[in-house]
Amino acid sequence: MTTILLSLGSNLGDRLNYLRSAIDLLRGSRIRTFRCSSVYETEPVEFTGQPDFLNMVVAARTPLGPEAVLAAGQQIEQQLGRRRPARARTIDIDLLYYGTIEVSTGDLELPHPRLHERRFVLIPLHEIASSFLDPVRNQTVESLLEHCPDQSRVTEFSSGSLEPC
Ligand code: PH2
Ligand code: MG
Ligand code: MG
Repeated sequence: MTTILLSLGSNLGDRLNYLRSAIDLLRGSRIRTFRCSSVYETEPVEFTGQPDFLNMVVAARTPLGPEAVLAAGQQIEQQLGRRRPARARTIDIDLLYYGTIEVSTGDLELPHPRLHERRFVLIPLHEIASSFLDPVRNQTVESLLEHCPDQSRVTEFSSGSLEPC
C-alpha cells in the first residue's frame, strides 16, 4: 500500500457534486481516501475567462502502481462527463505525489511539476499535509506555500470534509 495525494478540481455544472462523486468512484477503484481537505473556491490560473473552480486535495492509500492510479483517474474523469480538450471541466483529477517516488516519463511526472506554483493546490494540501517533505524540492509543503509567488484568489467554500471522506 502506498500513500498518495490527489488534487481534484471542477468548474462546470454542479461542482460540489462532481467532487463528491469523484471521491466515491476513487474509493470504488481501490484508491481509499482517508483524509480530505476543505473545499476551496479558486480563481482560474492560466485559463482566463473561465468559471471559478472548486478545488480540494485528498490523501489516499492504494495497492495500485502510479500508472494504474493515473488510468483510474482518467477513467473517472470520463465517467463524470469530462470532455477533452475543453478547458472547463466537470472534474480534473491530478496525482500530486505517489509516496516519495520521482518519475519522469511521457505521461507521468511525479511529484507534479507545477504544484509549487499553484495556491489552489498548496492551500488545500497544506491543510492536510503541511509537514510532508517534497522529495524533489526538498522543502515541506509549509515552506512551498510560504515561497509560492502565485497570488490568485483562494477562499474557503465549505469547511470540513465532504460526505464520503
Ligand atoms: N487547473 C488547471 C489550470 N488552472 N485553476 C484553478 N483555479 N483550479 C484548477 O484546478 C486549475 C486551474 C489545469 O488543470
Ligand atoms: Mg489539472
Ligand atoms: Mg489533469
